[in-house]
Amino acid sequence: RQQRLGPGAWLLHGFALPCVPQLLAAIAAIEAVSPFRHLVTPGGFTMSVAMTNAGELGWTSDRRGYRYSAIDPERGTPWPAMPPAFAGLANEAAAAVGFEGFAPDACLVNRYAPGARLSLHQDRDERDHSAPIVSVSLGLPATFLWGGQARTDPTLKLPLRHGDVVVWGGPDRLRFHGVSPLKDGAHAVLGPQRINLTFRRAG
Ligand code: MD3
Ligand code: FE
Repeated sequence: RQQRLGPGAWLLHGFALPCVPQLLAAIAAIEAVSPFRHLVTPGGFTMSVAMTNAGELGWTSDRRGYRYSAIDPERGTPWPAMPPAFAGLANEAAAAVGFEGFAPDACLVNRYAPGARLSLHQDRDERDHSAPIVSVSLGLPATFLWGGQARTDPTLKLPLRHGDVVVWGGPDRLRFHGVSPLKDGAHAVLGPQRINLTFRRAG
């Protein structure tokens, strides 16, 4: 089932379900090389979401700012390569709603334990805002907060479940968004966590 969220945003219910085993194997390989870590924001807060990356570029943050980097700052070496199962899924999801040829160079892997949240923000560290963003939700369900073009615009609450894929592009690309604190629970496959893959063309 395909649900239109806005002029440039689509929720593809369960789109990732057939490739969950490959995705989980790829995540295990990524975290064995570049472990999940809690980044510090420029304001000095430690994020409740744990992050790692795959691909040519990875999103990172410290007291100096947010940026994309080809190097994992924790290890001083490149991020793990984009797994083919990741690139293939992101490309197919984008194509399903009309973005042909999406070739992400960055995959941010977000891990939420119960209580972890992502406050309202815009994704504006990417060079090319014409490419869409593809996000894949795995594990415990989350309440996604879907705002407007201004921080103070009202937000819509949208449940995101295991296997859901969302494609955001065009006029919806710069909307404010966030994730409510993850509720306690245990997912049958992933246990007490949610993992979100966010694919971007960052460079
Ligand atoms: C809507 N991650 O990493 S993914 C992020 O569930 C982030 O971990 C959330 O927001 C998560 O930056 C949400 C969905 C998402 C990603 C980018 C967007 C939604 C978006 C950009 C514009 C509008
Ligand atoms: Fe975001």
